Formats: sequence, structure tokens, C-alpha cells
Amino acid sequence: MANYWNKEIECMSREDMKKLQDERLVAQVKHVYENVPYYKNLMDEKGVTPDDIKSTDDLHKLPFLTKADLREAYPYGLLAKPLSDCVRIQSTSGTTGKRVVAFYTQNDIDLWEDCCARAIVAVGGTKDDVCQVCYGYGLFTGGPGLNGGSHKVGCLTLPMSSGNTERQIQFMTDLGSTILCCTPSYAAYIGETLHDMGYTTDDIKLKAGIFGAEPWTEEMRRSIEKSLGIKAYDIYGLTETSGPGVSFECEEQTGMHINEDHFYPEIINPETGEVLPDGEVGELVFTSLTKEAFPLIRYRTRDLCVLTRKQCSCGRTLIKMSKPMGRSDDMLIIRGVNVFPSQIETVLIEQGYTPNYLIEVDRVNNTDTLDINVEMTNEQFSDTIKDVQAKEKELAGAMKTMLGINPKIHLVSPKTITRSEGKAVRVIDKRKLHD
Ligand code: DLL
Repeated sequence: MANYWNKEIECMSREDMKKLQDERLVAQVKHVYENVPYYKNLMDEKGVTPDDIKSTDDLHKLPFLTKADLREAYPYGLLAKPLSDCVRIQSTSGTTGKRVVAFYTQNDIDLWEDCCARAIVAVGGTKDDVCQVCYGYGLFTGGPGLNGGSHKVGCLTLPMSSGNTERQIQFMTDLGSTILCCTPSYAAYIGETLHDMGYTTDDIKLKAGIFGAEPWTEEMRRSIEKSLGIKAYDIYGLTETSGPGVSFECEEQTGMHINEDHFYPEIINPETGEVLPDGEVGELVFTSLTKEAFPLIRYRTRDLCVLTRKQCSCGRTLIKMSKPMGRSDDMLIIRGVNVFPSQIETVLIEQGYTPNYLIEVDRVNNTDTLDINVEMTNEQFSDTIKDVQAKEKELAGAMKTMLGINPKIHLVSPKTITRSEGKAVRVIDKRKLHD
């Protein structure tokens, strides 16, 4: 039977939810218009005032907010509360450009942790669980978010952060962790290390994993479930919206329920900005409904997904989003063909390889090249060149069928591809370096 952290909200009727969202949206728009000159200017430019926004049906009248706006307004330009009311910042890893810095009042932190608590309860978490949090702590939102949620649920919380994998396994076996929270790539690595250390799933008590912060495929889910002997659940969020817990998977494991009492979702055509109906793939846009310090109005996430209101067997009425199919800026265009790294991962796992791979894209003599380095397991490894070449050819054929273009496959020795402890780097696009 499904467990809920907040049944009243999670199973609310559509009419009541719409009423709640309408009320909250009106207040949120007023809040940003009055307190954030940056938003006021954007709205003035579009000729909209808070009076024009009477319900979520009017949302389309409001301007979008993009990452470029966040950069322009960095660091304080979108702050909607006096700094003296803020108690925390979190930030993105910021590999390119300026970081995103998000601010929180105490109330923002409470609501964020509540969203994470919903996610933990949805996978069966209770106060009797031991929750091992191996997302990074610090500026990254993963550790602090799940840590807070775990406290709220009353789990015994292990604030491990990422890394030191053998120690992770020692704690897991000694303290009998039942829930694991980390990125899916790190979960795969933890599973691999567990077996390398001579343990089996009988030596651990894990039952569920809450994995997110990066794209992962259904094939990867099954591979982690097998290696750790658990059910693996997805969780989504971004620094801009507070962090993890914008949406979470329930026992049905068919997409993530959005905490839509706090985050109102829209799907738009990324080229035209037009709002698309449920069921169509497009860019996910969020409007925060309750945030105080760092509210977001129509924030373009760049994540591509589909929304559905199909009745869920868990009883939740919260709208569901599909796994993000990649970010609009993750998509590789290789010789004119759109390629998502997730398609490559799907083929690899289907063909019996592990999710240890690295994609390299380059441009040689004006032609794009796609090289996929794939690690062999000990069983797959062979020192006969002919065997390896035959395997490479077979895998290249399967890739061609999925992608429509021919990659060059390089099968490499076991344990030679760097493992990820946080967000995995799967793609090196050298074309960007030449440009
Ligand atoms: O990754 C927050 C988070 C922490 C989510 C822990 C889940 C668990 P950022 O570092 O700002 O925040 O990155 C946000 O990561 O726009 C997506 O592209 C991607 N992402 C997050 N969750 C998922 C997921 C955190 N479940 C960006 N599946 C987002 C696919 C995800 N991509």
C-alpha cells in the first residue's frame, strides 16, 4: 500500500489543486512584481501587470525567465526578500559561465525538505529506515536536500556525501542502510565496488534507492536494481527551483509526480515558446508557487520531457513528468543527426555492457566523428585482437540501428574508464574546443 507524507496534498482532487495553484500564483506574481525590479521590468516590457494574472490560465501572458537572465541578475538581482531574511545559499557546480546562486529563507528550506520527505516516503521510507545520503554536500543541493527530507521523515540519516566508496560500503553493511540516495552513476559504482569487495546483496539491507541529478535510462535502472538488489527510483530537481524534490517517483516507477502545489509545470515548444498540450514532448518550464527568497516565474529548465495526468495506481493525483530525455543542450548533432547520450547507454546495456563508457565527438576534415569508448567486463575481456574486433563490429551495428549513424567503437580493458561519484561526464565534444 502506498504511503504518503502529505496525503491531503498528494491525493488532492484536480479542482482543489487548481484552486490552490491559482491562489498561490496570484500571490507569487504580486510578490515578484513588488519586490524584484528585474521581474517588474520583464513584465513591464511585455505589458503585463499582476492584475492580469487571475489564475494559472493567465500564466502564458507572463514572460519566460532563462539561465541568461540568472547570469545577468547574478548574484542578487532576483532576490525577493531582504538578505537578512535569508538563511542559506546553494549553488550549481558551474562548469561553464557564472554559477547559479539560489537563496532560501527558513520557510523555503522547510518546504524544500518537505518535498524531499515526500520522495522518501513514496519509496516506502519511514522513521525505521536508515537513509544513506551519498549525494555531494556543500553547495550542491543533492546532499542537503535529501538530508533534510530524511530528517523530516525521521530516518536515521547517514550524511556520507560522495566518494570514499569502500567506506560507503562499510557503513552500509555495518549500519544496515535501507535507503540509498546518490546519482545513478554513483549507485552503479557502489554496486560494482560492493561485489569487488566480495560482498553479495545478501550482505546488505538496502531496499530502495533515490537516484537523480543526471539522465539515466531504464536499462541503467534495471542494471542498478540487479547489482544492489533494490528498487531504484528517480528524483528530479534543479538548483534554481531549490534542488531535488521538484518531482519524485512512486512505487509504480513510471515517471515522477511533480509537487505541483509548489511548482507549476508547463511544456513548451523550445523554438517558438508555444505551450504544448499534455502528452507532447517539449521543454519543461516551472513557476514556483511558494518560494519566498528566490521565486521563479516561467523558468525554462532546458530539460525535455512529457507531462501526463493519467491516473496513477499509487493514488497520487499529482501530475507526472517522464524522465527527462536529455537537455535541449545535451543533444549532440553529429553529421546532422540528433543523438542523445541516453540512446547510446540503452544500446550498451542491452548488449550486455556495463554503464562505463565515454563518448567523444570531434570534427576531422570537416566531418563529424563519433567515438564510443566502452569498458569490457572481466568476462568480456579477451586479449585476442580478432575477438575484440568482432565484438566492436557487432556493437557498432547495434548502435547504427539505434542512432542512424555509424560510430567507431573502442572496447577498452576492465576498470579503465573513470568512475563517477557525482554527476557523470559522459561526453567530450572536442568540436567545441576548436570553435
Ligand atoms: O541536480 C538537483 C538534484 C540533486 C536533483 C539530487 C536530483 C537529485 P543541478 O545541479 O542544478 O540540480 O542540475 C539540474 O540536472 O536541469 C536536469 O538536466 C538534471 N537532472 C536532475 N535530476 C534529473 C533526473 C540537481 N532525475 C539539472 N533525470 C536538471 C535527468 C536530471 N536529469
